[in-house]
Formats: sequence, structure tokens, C-alpha cells
Amino acid sequence: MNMNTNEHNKKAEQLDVHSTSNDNEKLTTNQGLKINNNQDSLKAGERGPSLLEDFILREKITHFDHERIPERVVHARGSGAHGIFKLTKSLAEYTKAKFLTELGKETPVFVRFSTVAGSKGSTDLARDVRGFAVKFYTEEGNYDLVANNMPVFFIQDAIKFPDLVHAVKPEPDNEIPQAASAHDTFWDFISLMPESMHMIMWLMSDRAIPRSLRMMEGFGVHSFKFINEAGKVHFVKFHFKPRLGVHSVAWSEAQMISGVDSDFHKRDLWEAIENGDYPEWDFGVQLIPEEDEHKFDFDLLDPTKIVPEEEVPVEIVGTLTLNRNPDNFFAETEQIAFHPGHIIPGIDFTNDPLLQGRLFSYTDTQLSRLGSPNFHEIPINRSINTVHNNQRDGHMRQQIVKGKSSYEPNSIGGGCPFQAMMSEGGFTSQQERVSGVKIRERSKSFVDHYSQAKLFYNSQSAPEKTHLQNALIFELSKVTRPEIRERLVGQLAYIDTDLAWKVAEKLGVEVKKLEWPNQSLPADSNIIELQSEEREPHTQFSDALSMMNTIKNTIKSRKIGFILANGADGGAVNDLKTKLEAEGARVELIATSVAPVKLNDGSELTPKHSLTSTASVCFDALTICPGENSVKELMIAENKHLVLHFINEAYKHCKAIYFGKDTEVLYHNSNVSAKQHEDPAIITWEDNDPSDKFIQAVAQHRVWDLEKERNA
Ligand code: HDE
Repeated sequence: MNMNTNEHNKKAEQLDVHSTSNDNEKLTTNQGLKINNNQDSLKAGERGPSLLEDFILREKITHFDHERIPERVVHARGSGAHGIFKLTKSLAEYTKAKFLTELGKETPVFVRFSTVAGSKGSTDLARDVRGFAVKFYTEEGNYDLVANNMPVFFIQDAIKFPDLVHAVKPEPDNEIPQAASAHDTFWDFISLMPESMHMIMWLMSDRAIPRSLRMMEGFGVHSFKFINEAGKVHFVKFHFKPRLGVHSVAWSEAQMISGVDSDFHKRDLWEAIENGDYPEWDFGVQLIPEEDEHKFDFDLLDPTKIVPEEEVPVEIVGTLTLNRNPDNFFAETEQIAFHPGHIIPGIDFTNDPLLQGRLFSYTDTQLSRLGSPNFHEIPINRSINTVHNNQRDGHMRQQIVKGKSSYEPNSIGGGCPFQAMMSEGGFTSQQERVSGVKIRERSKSFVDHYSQAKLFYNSQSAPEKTHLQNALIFELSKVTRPEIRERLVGQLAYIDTDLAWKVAEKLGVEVKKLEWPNQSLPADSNIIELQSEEREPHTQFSDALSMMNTIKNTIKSRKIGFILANGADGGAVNDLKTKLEAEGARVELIATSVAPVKLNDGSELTPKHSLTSTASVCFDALTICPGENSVKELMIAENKHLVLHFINEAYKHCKAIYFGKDTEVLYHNSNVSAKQHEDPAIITWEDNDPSDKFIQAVAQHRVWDLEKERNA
């Protein structure tokens, strides 16, 4: 454990009590008995049957037999890290939650990122929503902000969640496909659920294939409530904005990464933290006074809507930093149990019907996943505020509660534990006036499913629109039933005609704006109730929705591949490497094998990769290192096609490439030389200040604007 980052960190101290190390220890059974032979079972004679008496064998095998627990029903694949939340602006005017009011206060956190649809062992690069779940270990108890990297959701009511998840998961007869939405059942459901169209725009955008978990936003999705000391209420939307900007990979790249390194995101997060490149996010809030609840052209309780930043700006109030990897994946990342219902005084729920359903689901699911109502006692889940109540017993109880009384009121226990008054931090729910008839219906204020889908689509840059169209074409081409494709195109026609036409053309279907009730559905289908109004959004265009407008001023933690061979120019290679590393980039050497490479100054470098053990898709940018002999070796028959493939693929994926001195022959043999356009991300031996230009190009992430030209 890195002690520097955990000084005075109450959660880390608490976890330490439960941590152990096997260093310099003798092997024992679970009963603490030292084991003398861990190689052979106890047998009746050397070649005889094993004996039932062998308690060491029995204990070992029995534990092994039971070492799997059910994976999460959704969000099964995850990566987690410890960190700190620091408050940079007090929110005392809006909430009494102490971790949000005491300026400069540091609160320990654990964050778990996840994909949604795939199983625990599935690829990181699936086109999917990403979970962004944050547990704040506050002094008032655990506060969980169980967020996603997209600010809206597919459905408006929790009762549709099992349908949504069944539709996106592998199909029930053959369990195909894994971690993919590109199949009939998903698009069948979506094509019949107009309320999902805004979320579909996000899911088909590049947000669904992040470059890194460190380069994506987090959103609380629902409106929550803040309550201050005086009882005044504000609606609040939560945001995490990554300091490295919001960046993605290309879809064709994502598919390749899934083959080359399906742990790409998990590895990236782990390595960044090990390298001291601590991921950071600005934490922000959008605040809306209670009395302004109805001032918007959508319902604040509708989780398929954003509050455009142009209408309510995001105020940055804190910093989230991840600074320590878990010591044990299972004990921490797997056993952590989040719940949007874990709140603290000063924060409350709204009547968003999706949120209301979540409030039931999360504890319930832990009971089957972690197996006992005592899951709060697992070290990673423990509150740093001590727990005192009359709940008792159950599987795997850890706490030894002293005393005779386990009920309240009591006199035997002196009345303890006592209820806390509000002034002592006792939680009270907001006193909200509620009245209504019991009714199973959707509010009319929720019946606008296309206007914010339009807002999102219209706010995208040209390359982003192309990616989104191509994603829809990819997904729907995998759908086998023409009526589903057609129905979905019929929904797109409500968002943007050009989009609908472009997709329809590639699917061989007609653009027919869907009419409700849909003719292809049984006459008594209640789907008519979900019919949408056609409205223009109040805000027509939002800069915050396009990744083109993200932060592009840093190359910190970008992975730059240096391709080289024996004879590379030692001085030049080391100079560039030093310069890039000074800017925070990570340089990794790629050679013809992983054997040490001799540079022209007699020094040696050991490459991390060979041309066959990695691929261009694992890097943000490439340098083809200078040095005549190095280039000669790269150009011999067995290496040439590998190097050129590396360069051509990076070029196709719009990455920055720097061709050093002496590398003309590689440049001319690659597709790069065919370029007929100005390309700021191709830097050659002819450029002035090439390293500065290269740094600028890497900071831009990709030249998506030149994608057509680079793929011509
Ligand atoms: Fe979840 N969700 N969810 N969800 N969710 C779970 O809880 C559920 C929703 C989210 O890293 C489960 O412990 C329902 C929205 C994240 O451990 C389960 C509904 C958002 C994670 C569950 C939703 C989320 C989960 C599965 C609709 C974004 C991973 C395992 C009513 C704001 C947490 C578990 C982690 C996990 C239910 C909708 C985010 C089954 C019923 C909206 C990040 O309880």
C-alpha cells in the first residue's frame, strides 16, 4: 500500500486492519495449522486411493469449489480504484452534507467503472454505456453516487428495466452475442420504445467507446435534491469532467483492441495509477431552485432528458483524484456494493420513477450476489462512521455487539443506541407535500422523446455525425429482421431526415416516419401510450455535447510508440523521449523483437514490445525513430510488412505520426506518402521544430476531420 497517499485517510486505515500479506510467512490451513507438504494428498500407499481423513486436501478443495460468486446482473465487468474527493467550493448555501460544505475537506472514495451488458470476462472495448460509481466514505456515513458516463437513460420507468436488460443481453436460446447490442432483440425493443432515442444517440456516438476510463465524463443522470440547514431545497444534477478531456477511439480500432488487449481499459487505469498519473475529474453541479422546477421544456423528473449547460451552467466545486490501486480485486472491486439509496443529510431523492425503482433494486441484488444482509460489514463496504443498531445475526456476521438488548425502546441497555436529533446529524427526509390518485400511468410531461435526441445530434461535429451514422449502420446490419430495421429508421426520421436516409440506404429499407399505433404490432398493444409529441428543443445546440470541444491541451499519460531497430540514433531517440516524457507522455519502445536494441552511440535500450506482440491500436501516436541502420533493419523482408502495417493502421485511425531523419523510405512505402492534403498530425524530417509540432498534434488526440482523406 502506498502510504504517502493514505496519510490520515480513515478508509485506508480501516482497510489496513483487514489486510494481510504472506511475505515471509509459513503456509497454513484456514485454522492456522502450519502445512508441511502442499504437493501430495494423503493416500493409502504411494499408489493407493486418497483418504477421506485428509482434512488439508478437503479444506483446500472445498474452498476452491465455492470461490465464485454470482457476477453483477448488469455492470459485471469492472475496474476500481481508491482516491480522494477534495472540496474546492463550499455548497453550504445549498446543502448541509458536510463533505460538500467544509472547504478543502478531503473525503476518501472508491470508484468502480464498468461496462453494462457484458459478462465479467468480456472485452473492455464493447460499444456500451460505462458505469461510473463513486462511494464517498463521509464522516456522516457512506454516500454513493452511482453514475454513468452518459447523462440520460434508455427508459423512463423502472418497470421497463428488466425488459431493457433482457433485450440487450445475449439472446436466450443461444447466448449470442456477448457484450454487444448489435442484435435483433435489442433493436426490436428499442424500435418499439421511442423514449430510448435520446440515449441511443449517445450510445451510437463515440462516447460509447472511450479511449480511457480516465477520459470520460460521469453523470448522476437523475435529478437529486440538495437541502440546506434552513430546509431550502434545490434540484441538483451531478457531473464529473475529466481533466484529460473526453476522448474516444474509432470503432474499427475498438474491435481490434478487443482482440489485441481485451483488458485495455483495466490495464490503462491500473498503469496510470502505478505510474503516478493519477486520474482527475472536476466535480460539478447544476443547481435549480425548487420553485423553478417547471421552468423547463421537459420534466426534471424525466431521466431521458439533460438540463442543457446553456440553460443551467455546471459549477465546479471539487476534485476527484484516483491515487491508489486496490490490493485485491475480489475483496475490493468485486465485493464493493453500491446503492443510490446510500445518502446522507443534505441530499435527497426526487420522484423520478427510474430512480425510485433503483432504490429498491440495489440492496436486493446484493443479497443474491454477496449472499447475506451483512454485506455492509465487508471491509470495502464499511462506513468510516461506526455502525450502531439492533440488526443482528445473519450469515457471516462479523461485528460482536456486546450487551443484552437488541431492540428499541429498551431499558436494559440504557435505551442505547439512541436516535439522533437533526442537530446531531440524524437523517430526515425532505418534507415534501405529496398527493395524488393511485394510478399506473406515465406523466404527460414525459411524452417528448425526440427533441433532445435532435439537440444531441445537431450538436455533433461532422466527423462525429459520420461515426454515429456508421454505428447505426453497423448495428442494424447485424439485425436479421427487416421490419426491425425499418421501424428503427422510422424513429430516426423524427430526429433528422438526413440521418434516417443515410442509414436506410445502407440497410436497404425505406424511410417511413413511424405512425402510432404501429401497424406491425398487435391491435391491442398499449404502445400507443408511448407515442411521442414532436417538439423542437428549447436549446437547439449545445457545445458541451460535442467531444470536439473538449480539453486538447495536454499529452499527459498518452502512450507513444517508438518504432526502432539496432542502429537507431541514440542521441535523437533519447532527446525526443525525454521531451515527451517531460510533458507527461509515456513512451514505449517497439522493436523487431524484445531483445535489447543497440543504438548508434553504443548504448542499449530494452524494448517493451515487438512488432508482433502489440499493435498500433494500443498507442495514441507513433514515432519512427531516426538512424540509417535502424531503418535498414526495419525494411528487410521479414519486418517491412509489419512496420508498414503499423504505420498504415495508425494513419487510418487519424493518429499523429512523426517520421524522424533517415526514415524517407518507410514514409514513401506507407500510405502516408499518398496524402494530397495538409495534415498537421504528420510530422517529418523536413519540419521545423518537429518535436513541438508532434506534441501539439498528440494533444489534439486525433485528426478526425481528416478521416475521409486518410482513408481515401
Ligand atoms: Fe443500475 N444496477 N439500475 N443504473 N447501475 C446495478 O446493482 C438498476 C441505472 C449503475 O459498479 C445493479 O450492484 C435498475 C441508471 C451502475 O457495482 C442493479 C435500474 C444508472 C452500476 C441495478 C438501473 C445506473 C449499476 C447490478 C433502473 C446511472 C454498477 C449490480 C430502474 C445513473 C455499480 C448492482 C457497481 C448496477 C439496477 C438504472 C448505474 C441490478 C433497476 C439510470 C454504475 O441493482
